[in-house]
Amino acid sequence: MTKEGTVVKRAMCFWCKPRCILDVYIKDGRLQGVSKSPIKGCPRWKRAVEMFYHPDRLRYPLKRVGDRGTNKWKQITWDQAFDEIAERLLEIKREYGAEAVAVTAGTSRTYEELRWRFLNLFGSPNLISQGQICHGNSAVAGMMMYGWWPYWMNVEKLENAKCFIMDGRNPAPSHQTIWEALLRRKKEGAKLIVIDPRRSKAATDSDLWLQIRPGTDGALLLSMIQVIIEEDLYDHNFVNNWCYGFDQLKERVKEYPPEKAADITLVPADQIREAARMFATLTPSSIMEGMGVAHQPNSLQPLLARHIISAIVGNVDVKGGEELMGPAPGFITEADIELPEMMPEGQKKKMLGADRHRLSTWEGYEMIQKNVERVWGKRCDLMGANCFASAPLAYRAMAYGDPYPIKGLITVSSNPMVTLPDTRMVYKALKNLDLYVVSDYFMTPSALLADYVLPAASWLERPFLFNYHNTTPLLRAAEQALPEVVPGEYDRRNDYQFWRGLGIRVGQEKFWPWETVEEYYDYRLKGMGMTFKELCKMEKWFPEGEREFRKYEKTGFGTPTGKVELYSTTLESLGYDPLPKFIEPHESPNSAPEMAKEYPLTLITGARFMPYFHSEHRQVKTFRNAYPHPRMEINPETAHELGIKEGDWVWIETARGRIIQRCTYNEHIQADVVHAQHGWWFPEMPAEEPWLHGVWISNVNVLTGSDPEQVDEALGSWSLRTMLCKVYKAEVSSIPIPL
Ligand SMILES: Nc1nc2c(c(=O)[nH]1)N[C@H]1C(S)=C(S)[C@@H](COP(=O)(O)OP(=O)(O)OC[C@H]3O[C@@H](n4cnc5c(=O)[nH]c(N)nc54)[C@H](O)[C@@H]3O)O[C@H]1N2
Ligand SMILES: Nc1nc2c(c(=O)[nH]1)N[C@H]1C(S)=C(S)[C@@H](COP(=O)(O)OP(=O)(O)OC[C@H]3O[C@@H](n4cnc5c(=O)[nH]c(N)nc54)[C@H](O)[C@@H]3O)O[C@H]1N2
Ligand code: SF4
Ligand SMILES: [Mo]
Repeated sequence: MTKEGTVVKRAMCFWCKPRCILDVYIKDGRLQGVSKSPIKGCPRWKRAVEMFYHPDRLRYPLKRVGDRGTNKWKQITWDQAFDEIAERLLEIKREYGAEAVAVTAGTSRTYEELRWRFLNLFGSPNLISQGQICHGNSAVAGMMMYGWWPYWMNVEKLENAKCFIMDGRNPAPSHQTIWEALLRRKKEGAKLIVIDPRRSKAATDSDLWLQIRPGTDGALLLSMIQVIIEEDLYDHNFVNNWCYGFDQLKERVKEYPPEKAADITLVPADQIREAARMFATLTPSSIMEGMGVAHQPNSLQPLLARHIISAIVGNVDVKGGEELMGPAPGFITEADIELPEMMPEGQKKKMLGADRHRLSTWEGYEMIQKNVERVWGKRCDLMGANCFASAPLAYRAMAYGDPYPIKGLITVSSNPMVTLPDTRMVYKALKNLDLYVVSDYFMTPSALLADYVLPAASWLERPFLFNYHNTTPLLRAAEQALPEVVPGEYDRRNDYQFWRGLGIRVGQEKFWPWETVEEYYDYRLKGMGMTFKELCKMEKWFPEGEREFRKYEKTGFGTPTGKVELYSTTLESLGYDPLPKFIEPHESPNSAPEMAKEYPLTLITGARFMPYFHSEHRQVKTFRNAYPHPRMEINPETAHELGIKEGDWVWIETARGRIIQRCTYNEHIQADVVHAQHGWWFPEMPAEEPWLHGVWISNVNVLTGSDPEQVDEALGSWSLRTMLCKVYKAEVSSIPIPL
């Protein structure tokens, strides 16, 4: 930008996942716009001014003055907010123990490492993380089996692979950097296999689409492994020298010949064979699993199988395969900052779910990371992504005080009333708290139930350093473009200041010596011999240059056996089956035939779509004009039988509740499967209860469940993608929403 008086700064965008660094144009202290996104089709960068100056953005700290949920607030100062919140947190700690304070986290958008730092120092083991239903599940499986997580956002691996499987992943709307790389590689001759019950964009452009019955990926992948072994297509050298438990695996997969898997998955046996042959022979090949897998009721099983299939064809730590990148030498990583060593032993055991979900709680975390550290010298990934309290149990502890009460909750950068399953349960829990604190950009349905709502500085108002969550040595950083405080207009704080402010007041002062984010990052970079300012100047990911592969030949793998564990000794030690198996989803026509009489269709939820990101951006007029209503997808033949036409409003009902969305035909979805979007609330609707900005009307998590008996036994994750439902036409006139 050359216009006179315009200052150009560079900031890291967090309106979705790619972490683009954009030029920010500022004149007379006001945002004029940002540079074009490097991501083709990004709908947001052009709307930067509208989004940044949105009249609904939170401006000052607010304290509740009316009853919870009545939307009555008083403006207070940050100091008052910190003092009062800290006092109440300490009161709860004195009366009920530190574990009675919990923190919720969303999809990573902020200084994620600080939550665990605060909690580890405070002494509460109860971090409730979206990691449990997001990529955290994959990270746990990957680190356990390979001794480091081969982070999927590293697009470079796509540049060399000859065959890709997108399993329950549709990167066209969800991960555009991956999608662009895939399209480029396809032009160069690489093959794309997609596993999805819906014909997604990726499926449309694929060479082979396996239209799977929801929730059955475990059976499909195990059968592909069976074919690869039976047809002798595996990498003997790697398997013999670097894999543990191949013989046991071979026995296990005999239970999944393609004909049997075809009965379970509805994918024809010849397609299963074809996919297995392509993946095993067009190497290096690459499999990326997405939320279609992570959101299954028994997600660990397909995740184990997905890592096995890649290992036996020889993809681990090769160029174009599952590169194990290790940490940045000298860098103080997120895991170092999180300070797990500060948690008292007795408190670790109190983590809700520690006795049931031993893999994703302290015991599993320490077992996995001990081996990771042995080889790499550092832990891998954020602790928040692979060590967490069980959300279904934590929300029950808030609602019913069982097995002990949770009385205080802090939510930074998440909207649990919309994005966590079982909205009724979440609601009951939030209403029952003694103290609920939310830091956000907007007054969300969750924030409306809080005692204190604090306005967060956005990506334009904060400096940031990103390193793929401590799974790679690659670093990238950008400066703060705009001030968080403009007197008379707003007084925001970045989330670093939030945690530091609170931490200091609850007695953690010596652990928060860095006054600013820049100082904090300087401290973390010091061992690398560079400053945050210097890192901000780098145009590309740092460090650049050739990387080394097959590092395990020198060090072994960071697992108990030093090998890739096809048979997981970690799972065995924790008392779980060490090999993957297929488990029928608990709510399917096969497992719940009685229920299926009333609810004959299978519901999947949450496939990503533009221009929205989860529950965000519904306030942005330009987006809402283009995409005003929630949409569900149904096969036109099924719709016809039900008397539903395209565009009709329909009720979608499960055993837990009903919501409305508008009907979209999709000829390429199985006749008994429907898909409903997630993330919907209506900021334009009244804020006070019972409305809560229309959170009960189209929010798909009113339909999902959180029964602790029906979650993944080792990981504690719950099902968002396979449940029974029925669909029927809604009488539009009775629905109080702007149609
Ligand atoms: N049924 C169903 N439910 C799902 C899913 C699904 O597919 N189906 N997907 C799940 C998945 S994978 C995920 S990751 C979760 C996402 O769950 P969430 O992370 O809860 O989702 P968001 O709607 O993005 O909520 C983030 C909130 O944080 C605010 N925010 C954004 N950036 C910042 C920041 O820097 N600081 C602060 N303080 N606030 C910020 C936003 O305004 C927004 O209100 O949803 C899950 N829920
Ligand atoms: N625009 C936009 N982009 C986003 C987000 C957003 O909210 N909006 N959220 C971000 C986040 S936090 C995440 S985690 C990622 C997720 O991004 P992805 O991992 O790509 O996940 P989804 O788009 O949720 O789902 C992928 C596919 O899974 C399919 N699916 C459903 N059930 C099953 C099943 O049982 N088996 C199989 N094999 N497939 C199934 C769906 O039909 C869908 O096409 O997206 C990120 N990017
Ligand atoms: S909204 Fe997403 S794609 Fe667009 S610039 Fe920001 S991070 Fe990049
Ligand atoms: Mo996610």
